[in-house]
Amino acid sequence: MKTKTYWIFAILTISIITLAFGYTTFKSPKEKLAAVDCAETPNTTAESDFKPTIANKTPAPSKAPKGMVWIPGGEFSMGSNVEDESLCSIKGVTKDAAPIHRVYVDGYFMDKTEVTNEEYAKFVKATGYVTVAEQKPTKEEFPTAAEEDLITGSVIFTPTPAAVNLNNFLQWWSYVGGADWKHPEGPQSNIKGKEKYPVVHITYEDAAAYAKWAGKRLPTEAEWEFAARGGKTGNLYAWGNTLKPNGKFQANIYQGHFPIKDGDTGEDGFKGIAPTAQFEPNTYGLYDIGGNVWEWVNDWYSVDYYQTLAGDGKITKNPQGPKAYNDPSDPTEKKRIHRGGSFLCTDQYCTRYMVGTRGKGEIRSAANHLGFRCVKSI
Ligand SMILES: [Ca+2]
Ligand SMILES: [Ca+2]
Repeated sequence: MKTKTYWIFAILTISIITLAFGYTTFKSPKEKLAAVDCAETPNTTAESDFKPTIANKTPAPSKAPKGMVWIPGGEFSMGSNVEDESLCSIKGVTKDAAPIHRVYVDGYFMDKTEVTNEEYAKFVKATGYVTVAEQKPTKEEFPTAAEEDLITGSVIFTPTPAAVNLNNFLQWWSYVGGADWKHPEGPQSNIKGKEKYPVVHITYEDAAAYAKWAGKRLPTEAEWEFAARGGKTGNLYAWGNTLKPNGKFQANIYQGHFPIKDGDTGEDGFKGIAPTAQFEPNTYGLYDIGGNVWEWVNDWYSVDYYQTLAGDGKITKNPQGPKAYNDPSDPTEKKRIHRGGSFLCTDQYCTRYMVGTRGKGEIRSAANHLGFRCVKSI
């Protein structure tokens, strides 16, 4: 695939794709499904290292700002002991979420939902902010690019006409000129009637700029996970330990044959992205913590950060992430953490809607499954 935009596409998408589908050794979907052993529950390490969550008893210091809820903070066990990426025993990809380690976070307010188009539009109207996807890429940033390839745009999931070999993500992601938060499916699309949908095609700096304007900030990874766990201990999902309690999906994820056209069956009620707050919230009142769109958090990504924290055996208080990014699989890309998975994650493939697992993305990259929510310190 050496199209005109191949270069920019590859540069901008590689980190997004590795977070969403972080393995490259699959054969065809059919072979994959035949070769793996799918289960109702994932394999976990024999002994759980989760210790009880001790949420602070501190009541909210004031009325929660509009659209936010109080998260009391406290001490909890962070990370995942899921050994494989999915319910189909894909090996090893969630290892950066191990080991489980003890963390304490102070209380804070958190947005109930992913930031919506309506909310982002208010910010843009007030400030004139221009997102990265709307800025023409520069020669400085992409020195080897031809001038005609330097076009505004972003990355969009593009289903394949038929089943494909899953070892090449370029087949189902496209860099689309003119795609941005106001044109989430490309230049012909718009967000009319999608006011309550999460804003997408948001890079880290786009999210941070909004947060600053709103008098908020992006959560740390520890704050995000403490809130996501809702005061519970060691659950697999934000809603419990079963993917579909009573046969009912609890989040907007992907069912069906990935990544083919019309493959998304929408068994959970939604094919593709959904408006925010269509599923039950977790016990802290947070919607779409699992699925719908990935959410930026503030921490740099470092593959061994959890090992470092666990290594000193102490309770880490208000961790802010590693001092520098470190992804040996992609060492030149500056990546921060994404959390929660998206409408493209499936129980057979990318299961990062499991609450302790992690994603990562290059800080100036975006896609149509990537958004954010904010927190506010007291
Ligand atoms: Ca869905
Ligand atoms: Ca989400």
